[in-house]
Amino acid sequence: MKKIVVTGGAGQIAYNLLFSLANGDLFGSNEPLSLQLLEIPEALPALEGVKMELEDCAFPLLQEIRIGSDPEKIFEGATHAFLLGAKPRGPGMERSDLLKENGVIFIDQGKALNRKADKNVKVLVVGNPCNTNCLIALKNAPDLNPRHFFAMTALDERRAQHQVAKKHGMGVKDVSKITIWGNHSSTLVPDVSHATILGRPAKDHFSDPSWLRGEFVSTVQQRGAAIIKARGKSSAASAAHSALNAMKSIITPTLAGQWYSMGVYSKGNPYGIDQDLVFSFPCRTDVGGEVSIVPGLAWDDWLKEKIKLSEQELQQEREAIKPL
Ligand code: NAX
Repeated sequence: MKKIVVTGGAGQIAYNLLFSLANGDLFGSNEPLSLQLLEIPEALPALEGVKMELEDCAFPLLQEIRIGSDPEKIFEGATHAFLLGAKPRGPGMERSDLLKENGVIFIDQGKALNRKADKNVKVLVVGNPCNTNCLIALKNAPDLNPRHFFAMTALDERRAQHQVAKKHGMGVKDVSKITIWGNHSSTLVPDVSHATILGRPAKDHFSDPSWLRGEFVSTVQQRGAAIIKARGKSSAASAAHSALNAMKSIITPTLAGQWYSMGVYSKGNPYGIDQDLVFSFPCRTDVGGEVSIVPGLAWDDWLKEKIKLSEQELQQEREAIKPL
């Protein structure tokens, strides 16, 4: 049985994710599931309501729903974990304060994973700042494989894919191998230099390459903020869809010649990025279920400079949480 932990279980991404998970959209229709949902004590009544709705769906695969606010209990036996729960940035709060407040959460959860989860658990961190939260979690789980911790940039990748397809009046299925480099933040770098459109290099389709370095990049970087402005709330359904598919990418062998973007532990990376960050790279999953970074993609000077800025931002985030 798969034991799936979702933290922030009463939040809006969880509300868009849990019913797909319970329906078998991640592991298929033959795999029984346990959902183990973590919340802060104040949100447990709301989480109880979510649990009641899950029960009312009578999902045949769903064997058990456990809810609670003690990570040690909820992470017990976890085979897969979606770490969605995090504090939002409050009015007037500095980014460094947000990093520290959320850092404490991911220290506790890293420790609980280390003590209680299955030794092969796969952990996807979505709660922001997700790269650095993921770094904190893996550092606090020394008995687990740091290569089994991931930070989600799958939504950024889909946002980029849609923008490129729209620009060309094509379907998103015609666009592949877009890469997101760096931090899931406004410094993220969407890169189409190795992408293809209908199997041909994407760059050949652009008569005006300035779009790729200007409007395209800023649209993808600012898409989350644009959604908050339009909807009054941050992305939830698209984030949940991406989280489900990000976990699917992690556990499913990648098709030949393809890759996906994911924040992974940078130790041993083939691009000369600081060795102690969680950084988004192009990744593949092999038939044994292990994830590795796709090597050898060339960077031009423009890309080098942009990627450096994102790396520096992650180094500053790491510096800010050092006191923890
Ligand atoms: P919500 O505020 O709706 O839900 C978050 C939930 O987490 C709340 O119910 C809260 O009580 C809970 N929580 C807080 N501290 C907790 C703790 N210590 N243990 C367990 N639960 C805890 O936010 P939602 O819209 O669901 O977003 C969740 C996170 O995803 C946020 O940090 C958000 O910034 C981040 N996002 C990340 C994205 C990505 O691509 N990586 C995109 C979407 C989203 O913005």
